[in-house]
Amino acid sequence: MSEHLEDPTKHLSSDKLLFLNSMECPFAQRTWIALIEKQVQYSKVDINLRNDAGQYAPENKPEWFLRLNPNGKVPVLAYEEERTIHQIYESNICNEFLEDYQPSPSLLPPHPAVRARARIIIARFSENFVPAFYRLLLRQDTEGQQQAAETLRAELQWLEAHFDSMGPHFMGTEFSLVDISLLPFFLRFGVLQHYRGFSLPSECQKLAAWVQEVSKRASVQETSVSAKPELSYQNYLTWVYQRYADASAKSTSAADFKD
Ligand SMILES: N[C@@H](CCC(=O)N[C@@H](CS)C(=O)NCC(=O)O)C(=O)O
Repeated sequence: MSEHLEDPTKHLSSDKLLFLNSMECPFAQRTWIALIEKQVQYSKVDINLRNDAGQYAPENKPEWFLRLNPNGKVPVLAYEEERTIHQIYESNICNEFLEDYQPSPSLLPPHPAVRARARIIIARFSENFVPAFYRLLLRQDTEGQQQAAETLRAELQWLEAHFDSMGPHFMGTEFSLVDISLLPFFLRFGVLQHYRGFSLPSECQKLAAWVQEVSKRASVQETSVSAKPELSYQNYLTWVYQRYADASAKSTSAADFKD
């Protein structure tokens, strides 16, 4: 049975976005940070993807959630305009949508070729780094873990080499969608360290300084919160990812990255 969340789609409007979030989700955190940085009006509804024991609980997904995103994944943005309901999902697409919906303050560089470069970095990270991040946790065999760790190291070296020479942000002086797309996974490095002994390679000094710097931003602090009051944020993440690390995760996200 789904959780008793009042159906928020009954109150959709044109001047306030509905944002479907899950506190544990790095993809949803991307969109949450972008909403705050954009200073867009939004109302947030948290979908709890697990029960109290920490097991995957797809029965918690209300029917109106599945109507908004048939893939059953957060994040989702929705609003109503001239009696049409607009529904947007996939974190990077949500964030691109926000850039179009409210261009200022911009979260992409002004030059078209530099914008394209920002998108190349986001696409590469999402295609290579993110699956390897999950695989390192999900794989139970040493060989699979070593392969995933090698991919992560190679991708981290590529990111280090493509980081702006001056910083402090990935594309230079301005905080951008690149920072937003990458950061939630860097905030979860403690989990890789805890379960697999993997940490940021020492040669990735620009990335290390960047994580320190951007973690202080108000939007990042506001979105880095434990959904279990008795656990610190890092301990909460360790609790969440235990199901990945012992291969008991049943979520569609775990299935997406298993091999
Ligand atoms: N590619 C998607 C991935 C989103 C995703 O996997 N979200 C997870 C939570 S972290 C989810 O909603 N899972 C629902 C489920 O496993 O049933 C995006 O970028 O938005």
